[in-house]
Amino acid sequence: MGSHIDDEAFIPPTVDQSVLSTELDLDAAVVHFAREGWATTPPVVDATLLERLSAELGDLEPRAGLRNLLDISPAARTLASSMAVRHIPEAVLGAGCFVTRAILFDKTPESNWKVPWHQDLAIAVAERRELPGFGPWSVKDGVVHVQPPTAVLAGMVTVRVHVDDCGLENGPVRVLSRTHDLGKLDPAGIQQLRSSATEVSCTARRGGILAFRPLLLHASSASTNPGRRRVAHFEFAATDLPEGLDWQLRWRSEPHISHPEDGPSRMRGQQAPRIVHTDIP
Ligand SMILES: O=C(O)CCC(=O)C(=O)O
Repeated sequence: MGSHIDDEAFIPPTVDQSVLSTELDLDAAVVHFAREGWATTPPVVDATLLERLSAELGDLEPRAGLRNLLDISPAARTLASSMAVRHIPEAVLGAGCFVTRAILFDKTPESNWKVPWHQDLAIAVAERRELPGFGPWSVKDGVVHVQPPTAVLAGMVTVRVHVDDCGLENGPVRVLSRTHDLGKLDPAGIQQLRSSATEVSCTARRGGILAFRPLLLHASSASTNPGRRRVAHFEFAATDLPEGLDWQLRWRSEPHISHPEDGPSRMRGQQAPRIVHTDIP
């Protein structure tokens, strides 16, 4: 007498291959990001969500940068809370990371631009407060911005979701690997790195992600393609600013997505209440 296994009755567990390959792609991106200061992925964003986002953005006039993307687009809010967008920042900054700024970049031959080699040095904050190490200050589209100390920028991750395919002729972001660990660079330092490091063009398919450290040297060329190159750009941080200075935005997730480790403080400050429409099912 032995045990009897009924082969007919055995149903193997189902594995959603697309979810599995997305996770593998994102895990590989985390490894690349840790080494190089940037990473791209194949399409990892849910296609239906991208459709919704495209539909919501469809009526907008193409323009270089549309700030406060989360205020105008429910789909952008779902996107900002999605596993695909949060995977790299969570791996790098921890599960408590939040979006501090969300911008739509829409590059077409009509709304075209190029950006010289630079680091992203400014953050958006709730209001001006004079603090040592913070400055200069500026106001962009009514939002107060400031250059914080290097440590704040070193604790941030930018995630860009490509809403359209972005080939070499669409003015992709170009990066210089491993330049994110060198602090704030002056023009001479930037020039020297440009001549010694090899640039990489971060092309992507619709639904693909580019993530980079704000201090990574990057640039982009004007588009020479008649198509649109829309990018939803999210900046993540995970720590408070000092002395009562606050981020302009602390977006983590739709209220219905539970983060049990947060407790009641999740709604603190300007996080969810800044966005009043919650028509996500
Ligand atoms: O969207 C682009 O082409 C450039 C964006 C950029 O340089 C930036 O976000 O700092």
